[in-house]
This record gives sequence, C-alpha cells and structure tokens, in this order.
Amino acid sequence: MKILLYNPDNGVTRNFMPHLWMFLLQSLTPKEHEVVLIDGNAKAMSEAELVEFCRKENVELVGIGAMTRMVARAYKFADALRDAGIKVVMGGPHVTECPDEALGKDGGRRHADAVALGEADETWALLVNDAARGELKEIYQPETDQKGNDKKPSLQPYPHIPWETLDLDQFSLVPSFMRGFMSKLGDGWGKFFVVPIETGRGCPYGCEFCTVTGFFGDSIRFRTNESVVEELLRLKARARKEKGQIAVFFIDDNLAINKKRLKTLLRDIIAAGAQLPWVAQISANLLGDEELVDLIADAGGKWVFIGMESIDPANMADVNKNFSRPGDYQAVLDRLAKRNIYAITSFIFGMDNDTPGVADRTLEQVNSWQPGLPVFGQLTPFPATPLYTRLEKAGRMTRPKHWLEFAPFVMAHTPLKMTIEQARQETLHAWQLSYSPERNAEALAAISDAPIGYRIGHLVARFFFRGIYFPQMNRRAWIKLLMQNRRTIFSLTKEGVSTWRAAKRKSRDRIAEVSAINAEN
Ligand code: B12
Ligand code: SF4
Repeated sequence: MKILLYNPDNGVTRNFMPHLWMFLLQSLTPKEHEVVLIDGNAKAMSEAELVEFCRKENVELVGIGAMTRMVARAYKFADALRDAGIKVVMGGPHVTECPDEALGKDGGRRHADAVALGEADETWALLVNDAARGELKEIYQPETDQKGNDKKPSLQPYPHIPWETLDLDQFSLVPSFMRGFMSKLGDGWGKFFVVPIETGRGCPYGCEFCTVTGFFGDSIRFRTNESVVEELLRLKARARKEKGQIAVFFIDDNLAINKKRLKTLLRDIIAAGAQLPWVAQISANLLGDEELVDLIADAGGKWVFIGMESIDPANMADVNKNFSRPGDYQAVLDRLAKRNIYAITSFIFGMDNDTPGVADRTLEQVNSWQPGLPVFGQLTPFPATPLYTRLEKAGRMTRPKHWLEFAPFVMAHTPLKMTIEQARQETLHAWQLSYSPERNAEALAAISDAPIGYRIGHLVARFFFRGIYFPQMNRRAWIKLLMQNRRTIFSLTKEGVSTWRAAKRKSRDRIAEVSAINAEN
C-alpha cells in the first residue's frame, strides 16, 4: 500500500523546519508499505492538486497531522481526499483533544475515517496493517495503565530515522535562486536544513496554557545518549558530504528538565565530536548553572528558545509559570551571551494583567538586554488545557471553536484589562519594531565586539525570524529585505572582507617565515 503523510501549511508563515512526526511514522511503517511525505509549508499545494497527486501515485491512505492552529486547513484537505474516495487518518495534538470533531460526532461534517489519539509510535503499524486489509477502525489509542492513563512509549529503543539518505530538498531554507551563489561560500551554504531531533518527551511544569503536560504526560522519558549521538553523527556526515549546512532543533519542551542527564548527554556529544549548531527550548529557571551553560556552548548550542511569556510577575503567576522569574532574565541572557549563544525570547500578550502599552514596556526591557530574537504571540486557549477550562467556566470565550475560524493575532477571549483589538495592535507593533532595519542595526551595534562570524549569523537569523510574521516567500520579498538593510549588510561585508584578507595575509607571512627558517637550517 502507498501512504502519504501530509502536513498542511499554516496559511500565514513558512515553517523553518520539517515536522518530526512525519519522519518518525515513516520509519515505524511496516516495510512492505511505501511512504511519501509532503509538507504544505515547503511545497504549497491546493486541495485539488493534492487529490490529483494521490490519484496519480495510487496513494491509498493519507495520514494528516495538525496542531490546532492548522486544523481547519487540515480538514479541508481531508474532506477533498475523502470526497475522492481516499482514506484519511488524522493524528496529532488537536484531534487527540477533539476526536469527535474529526470523526463528525459533534454534529459537524466528518473529516477523517480514523483518528490516532495521543502518541502514535505503538499504534501506527497496527493502523497501517488494518488499512491495508481494508479493516480500518475509527479510533486508535495507546493501551492504558491501571489508572486509565495512556501507556507512553519508552523511547528506548528509538526508531532509526535515515537522515543520511532522506530526500530533504523541499526543506532547504536557501531560496532556490540563491543556491548557486551560496554553495560557493565557505564550506558551502547551497543547502541549509534545520532538522528536528527529540532526546526526550514530557514536562511536569503544567503551565496553564500549554498542552504538553496533558498530552505527553508529567513524567519524562529520555532516549539513550548513544542513540542521540549516533543520529547527530549521521547528520554531520551528510552535511559534509553535500557541502551544505545542517542545524539541529532539539524539540524537547525543556531540554534541561533533568540537568544531570543533559550534562551527560552534552559531554557525550563533545567526546564523540558530534557537535552541530543547535537550538533548544530551555526555561529560564534552569539556565543559572554556569557548568551547564559552558557545556551547551561546547556541544554546539547556538540558540536557546526561552518562553519568557511576560515581564510582569503577576501574569506569570496567573498562568502557573512563576517558576520563571522576569527579574532573572537579564542575568540569564548575559550568561548565554558570554558564550556567544543567542536567545530566542518568546512573549505572550493579552494576559489578564496586560494593559495597552504592553508592547512598548516589553520592548523597553528587551532592548536593554543582550540582543536576541524576540517573538510575540497571544494567550490562546487550546482545547483540553487548564486555561481553556478556566475561561470557559468564567464565560469569557468569544470564539470557543476559534480554530475553525482561524484569524491571525485575533484572540478568542477578552483579556481583563484591554480589548481584543488592542491586543492585536500591541502584537503587530512589537513585531514591526523588533525587526525594523533600524532595530537590526542597533542590535548588531550592541554586539560590535563579538566576532564577525557571530554577527553575520545574528543578522541572518534576524532575517529568518522576521519571516515568522512578515511573509517572505519569494525573490521579491527577499530583495526588498536586503535593500532595506543594505547599510548593515554593507558594513558587515566590508569588515568581513578585510578580516578575511588580514587572515590570508597573516597565513602567507607565516608560511614565508617558516620557509625562511627552513632555508636557513
Ligand atoms: C517543534 C515545535 C514547533 C515548531 C514547528 C513545528 C515543526 N516544524 O516541528 C515551531 C517552533 C515553528 C512551532 C511553532 C508553533 N507551535 Co509548536 N511545537 C513544537 C513542539 C515543541 C515539538 C513538536 C514535535 O515534533 N513533537 C514530537 C512529536 C514526536 O510529537 P507530535 O508532533 O505530537 O507527534 C506524535 C503524535 O502527536 C502523533 N501524530 C502527530 N501527527 C500525526 C499524524 C498522524 C496521521 C498520526 C497517525 C499520528 C500523528 O504521532 C507522533 C508520534 O507519537 C511541540 C510540543 C511537543 N512536545 O510536541 C509544540 C506544539 C506542537 N506547538 C504548539 C503551538 C501552539 C505552536 C504555535 C501555534 C505557537 C504560536 N503561538 O505561535 C506555533 C505555530 C506553528 C506555525 N506557525 O506553523 C502546541 C500545539 C498545541 C495544539 N493543540 O495545537 C504544542 C503542542 C506546544 C504547546 N505548548 O502546547 N512549534
Ligand atoms: S515549561 Fe514549557 S512545555 Fe512545560 S508546561 Fe510550561 S510551557 Fe509547557
């Protein structure tokens, strides 16, 4: 049987990284079946084009995964496929939280023939074999323990994802018109991939807005260090072979949740020479340990994503996240910057104690810290979270099924001290100011004593991160962006060229010196 795993595009931005679930399920598929992957964010397709593709390729089963934000689009694709007589199975966080919606048991249209609830590592092969026999059931769900909770996959052993041979072309971040030129730079930048790797699952913190504790559980499971190191080494070999660049996103929700374990993993990565540039999510409260931060830097860590959420401790308490203290943020960022590690700082507006002006107040703080990459979202009640329950009980939801009428930056409930429109304006304002050419230049000036390579990396990262909010999907958009930032680019290029010339001159002089010494002897 031929299976397509499909991830719908989010309709607003372009993801910078493929989704791990697709590769994971592909490697867990019984060998007699063939699996193809399409990520709508990388390869845009209409519903009709997808149906046509499935017909031409004789695809018999389509697996669609979606977060809440993308689920309305996922349903549209699923409907078109089912109308064409192709079986559809859906999985991922949203359908786990709202299975009746996907199965049409809540009064709406049915979108999926089957749903896979929760972690599907151990149910996928069963589901595929049932589908091949024409005996697909409606619901696939992990076995439960005595307390009725899902039995979670242990991650030991962990499936082998053949990164070294997979066709990753659709996921290269280098726009095709720049590939020829970029491949000649340094060790080669003709292709640049960010690859997702997990080292563990689960988070015990239970922040009010987050689905992770409910979905993956509050006890944490880890892969073995050996299996992570082995995966990194294969990726490193691929980057070398293709003269491209590969960076890794450790997608664990909190990579340092067990500091002792993380230290052993980082030491093993260093010992095996398995370093690749990487980014990971770590909460601020776990970044106070100097030894840990040293190891992060030595093991290739370049960016740390920190869910800072708000600079207001009252907001942090409201969402059950006061383990992360705004007063500590500056020290955390200084500690990282000392090792040339960037921080991606994530903020949420529209919290209950937010008032108009929250964007400017937040940016004033952000701009006084080490420059990083700030991102801004809004408090969103995802189904099955404690936040959803609280707001629903209080009768504060304005769009209880907001995912079916997704609107970027329009909140689904009214915050207590501002309007929904004010929250939208604050969010737009924060994005616009944070990635303007002026702010880019200021951020670069603030790290003018850092090595040139680090500063170039910072500017490039700013260009990509701005793309989360400002659509940047074609050649024109890129050229416009480069023109707007031409002064900063020009001064970095000038400095880069003279640094390179000086290094070349120095190495020539050194060679001449050594030859002279040899001749004298
Ligand atoms: C990496 C990540 C991202 C990446 C993008 C996704 C990517 N390319 O990987 C980035 C950083 C861009 C991102 C962004 C966002 N993310 Co995010 N992200 C994650 C994260 C940390 C890891 C995802 C992952 O790979 N998990 C590991 C895999 C193995 O788990 P999985 O995807 O759930 O898949 C398993 C099962 O669900 C199932 N499954 C999944 N799909 C399918 C499909 C089929 C057919 C089947 C059978 C089974 C199946 O099988 C898998 C194996 O068991 C998760 C949290 C988490 N730990 O999952 C949040 C998470 C998915 N993100 C979340 C959110 C809210 C967002 C944002 C909307 C945040 C925002 N406000 O902007 C944005 C929007 C995304 C966008 N614009 O496209 C929420 C989603 C909640 C929900 N109900 O939808 C999560 C769960 C985090 C949270 N705090 O609650 N995210
Ligand atoms: S620390 Fe992160 S992953 Fe854990 S519950 Fe809070 S927001 Fe979710």
